[in-house]
Order: sequence, then structure tokens, then C-alpha cells
Amino acid sequence: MKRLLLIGRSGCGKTTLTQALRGERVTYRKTQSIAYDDLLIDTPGEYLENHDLGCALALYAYEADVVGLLLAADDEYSLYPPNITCLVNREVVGIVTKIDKADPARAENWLRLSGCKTVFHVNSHTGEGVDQLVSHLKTK
Ligand SMILES: Nc1nc2c(ncn2[C@@H]2O[C@H](COP(=O)(O)OP(=O)(O)OP(=O)(O)O)[C@@H](O)[C@H]2O)c(=O)[nH]1
Ligand SMILES: [Mg+2]
Repeated sequence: MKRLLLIGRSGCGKTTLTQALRGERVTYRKTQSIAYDDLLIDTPGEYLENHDLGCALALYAYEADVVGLLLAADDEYSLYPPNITCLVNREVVGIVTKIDKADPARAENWLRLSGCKTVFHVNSHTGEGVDQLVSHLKTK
């Protein structure tokens, strides 16, 4: 499986998605530092929210095969500038989290404006949409 780097603001659901992808029980655990293994790189939301730390995200992209930009369905704004995906030479996919909340379509639209050609919709509590993301990561 390709290694996925997860980027998104604090609380958007990155760590919960890693638990769903691994089939683990979902429990809240604040990410304090970048967590790294063969399949997933989970980052603290502060890296996206702080300009200086944000530079580290660009470097971690080179450790990944696929970069995932996460946006929760109930986020009221997006931190991603238009066409930001061109900053890395990796595939960048959009991932709308918390699709049990409003408004997944708006979040998808913001991710597409940021340059994501492929956008997944997931609910990490029920597992909805997680299989499609796994299938994508398994494609050669
Ligand atoms: N309703 C709903 N809540 C979710 C979903 N995914 C995550 N959450 C909740 O959102 C909260 C934050 O989730 P985390 O996975 O810790 O968020 P994070 O992006 O890792 O946050 P940081 O570690 O601070 O960067 C938790 O209370 C989760 O249970 C979802 O699909 N639906
Ligand atoms: Mg986390």
C-alpha cells in the first residue's frame, strides 16, 4: 500500500482516520508530534495552522507516496490556498471528513479549488468511504 501523509487543521479528523484505516477502535488522542510508520504519516494540525511549521509539511511530502489534504464537512473555511497541490511532486488527494455533518459538498468544492483532482468522502466513526480510500492507496 502507498504511504499516505495526512494534512489538515487541528480537529479535522486525521488521527481518527488513521484509526479507521488500521481497523482500530476509535479513541480521541491529540497528536503532539508527527507520527510516522510504513503506511501513514499523521501530523498535528498546528503544522498547517502555523506558517513556519508548514514548511515541514512540504518536506514530509517527500517521505510519502500520496498527500492527503483533509477538510471536515463542518469546517467553515479552508486553510488551503488555490492550486496549492502544485507545491509537491506527489499525488495530492482531497479527503472530506465528518461527512455525517453539513456540508460535504462545500468542503469538496474547496478541496477541488486547491487543486485536488480526486476527493474522497469519509466518516471515520462508521467506516463509510474508508474502503474507497484504501483501494486507491492499493492501486499501482
Ligand atoms: N462526527 C464525526 N466526528 C469525527 C469524525 N472523525 C473524527 N471525528 C471527531 O473529531 C475530533 C477530532 O478528531 P482527531 O482525529 O483527533 O483530529 P486531528 O485532525 O487528528 O486533530 P489534531 O491531532 O489536533 O491535529 C474527535 O473527537 C473525533 O472523534 C467523523 O467522521 N465524524
Ligand atoms: Mg491528530
